[in-house]
Amino acid sequence: MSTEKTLILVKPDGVARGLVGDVISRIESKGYSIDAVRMLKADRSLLEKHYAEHVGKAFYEPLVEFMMSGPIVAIVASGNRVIEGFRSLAGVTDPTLAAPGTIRGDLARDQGTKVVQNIVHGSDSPESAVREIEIFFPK
Ligand code: DAT
Ligand code: MG
Repeated sequence: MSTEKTLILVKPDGVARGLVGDVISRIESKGYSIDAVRMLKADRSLLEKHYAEHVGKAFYEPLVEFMMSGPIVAIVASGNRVIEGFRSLAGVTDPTLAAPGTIRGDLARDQGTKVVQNIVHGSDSPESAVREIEIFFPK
């Protein structure tokens, strides 16, 4: 059995607010391993690949613009069921509704922007994880 991996991003709002350490700490405290970390300023072509599933949605262009607005931190974390485990740590997409105790619930709120700013991204399936890890950590 190979250990499951997921791709986590600390988005520009999280980096700007100095929350990289807090996010990594929560991943480690839950018991997952940090396998790789990379800070980068994402360009449009990388984000178009990463967010391909959202092309055509009203928030797509604001999402790409937001993700290009400052540095981000890409993380590969691993552990049994880490994909669903990190999604649980992150909380639901809307930070107003994300439960207290989660990253989004504790650290984010609705800023009234066209795209929801919610600190982190986490892969949502094994297929997405493989695809997204290859985008941010090409071999
Ligand atoms: P998640 O990041 O929880 O997997 P998603 O993949 O559906 O959510 O959307 C990607 C990001 O786009 C999300 O983190 C915040 C933003 N977003 C999603 N739905 C939105 C909406 N209805 N209005 C504004 N921004 C939205
Ligand atoms: Mg998603």
